[in-house]
Amino acid sequence: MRWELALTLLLCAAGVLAQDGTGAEDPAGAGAGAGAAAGGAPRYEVTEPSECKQYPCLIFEELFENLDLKTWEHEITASGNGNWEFQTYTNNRSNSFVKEDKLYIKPTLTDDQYGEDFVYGGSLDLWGGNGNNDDCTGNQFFGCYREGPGFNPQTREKNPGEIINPVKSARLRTKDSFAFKYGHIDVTAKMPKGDWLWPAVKLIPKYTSYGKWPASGEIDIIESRGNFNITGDFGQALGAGVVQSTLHWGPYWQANGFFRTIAGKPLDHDGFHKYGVTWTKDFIKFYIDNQPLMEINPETNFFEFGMYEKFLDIANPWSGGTKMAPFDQEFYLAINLAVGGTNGYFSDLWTYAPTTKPWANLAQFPMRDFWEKKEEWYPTWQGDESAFVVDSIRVWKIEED
Ligand SMILES: *[C@@H]1O[C@H](CO)[C@@H](O)[C@H](O)[C@H]1NC(C)=O
Ligand SMILES: CC(=O)N[C@H]1CO[C@H](CO)[C@@H](O)[C@@H]1O
Repeated sequence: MRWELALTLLLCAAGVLAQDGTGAEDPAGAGAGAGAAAGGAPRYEVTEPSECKQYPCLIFEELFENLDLKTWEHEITASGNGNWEFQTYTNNRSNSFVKEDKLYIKPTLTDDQYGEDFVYGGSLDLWGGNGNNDDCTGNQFFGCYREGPGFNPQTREKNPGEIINPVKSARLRTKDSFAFKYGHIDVTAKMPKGDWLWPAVKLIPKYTSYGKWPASGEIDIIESRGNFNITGDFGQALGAGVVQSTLHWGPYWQANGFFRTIAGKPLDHDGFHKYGVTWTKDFIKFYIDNQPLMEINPETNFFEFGMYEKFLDIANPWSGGTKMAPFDQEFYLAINLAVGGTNGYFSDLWTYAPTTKPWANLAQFPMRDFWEKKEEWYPTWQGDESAFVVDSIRVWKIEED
């Protein structure tokens, strides 16, 4: 089985090979509870982390036989995740659904639901109703209520101003159902195709123990761009098929040290791949299809690793933590498909083909510029090919705390 190799690798890496030297022959734990799930995928017994006695010990398994909303909470917000991204996250089965044992997150147009020119003339109210699982989850950056600029009553021309987020999509998280500290995670997924699509699987700090982003860290297991042809400023290919993993960390957002902890790899456009992270008290190591992608070991601590002492007159936010701080706390899972944004993830300086980038990141109304070039990008979103598809997620504890 494919995952056996990865487990053997991570066991070696973590130095937890079985005492008798035979290695991990049955990583699921002496066959306990092993059996075939409905879809034929192997399913193993999932153990509460505190009950783990043998390692590796499976503590989370999601095979997406159904969309289990006890595990996965939908974020509901137009906030754009701090990047002025162009999507609204909703709980709608057109945007997030399970098909043939896989999770699909698929972008659709806002006007398809609310009517033509809604993004100019409407208002989007996501506040929701009294805690009935439909409440807005993020009000920052006007995330719960947005209004279009409207029309001139005489001429019926569109008023100047930013429009309502023109795309609907989804972000699912396990904030209240599952979080863990240290272990190995495998995610099997297929990247979406289509211009300006930005899929991600992330680990987010549950308690924000060291302060606001990125002081409490963020582990981006997967990120990619859906455009076929992007050429970076050093001539590097950055379009669909290139998948990146990143750690975000730093005393405040302008001093994010992510550029020291980012790596990517070109893959084929069409296939499912397995993305792994081994996270221990000493290092974090990323894998793609069992091949090591990047290993991060801060040696002393992340404050020294980031050389903050040298350049900034600022207290170390992680001084109360361990060597791995901020990555020494519980993190939960988030899966999303974003679109566009103005933070530079789609840089103005790169070359995009065959069409150019429809908005400038510092433009006055970037979402509107994007929307008004719809005929350039929308045809590149081809049905379910534009969906981010996640096949499975498994998490193991690999050693005793
Ligand atoms: C879900 O999204 C679809 C496609 O945009 C829309 O037609 C439908 O009305 C939405 N359903 C709900 C309950 O909002
Ligand atoms: C204009 C351009 O560079 N188009 C290329 C984009 O990528 C596709 C798929 O790799 C190529 O077939 C096009 O020629």
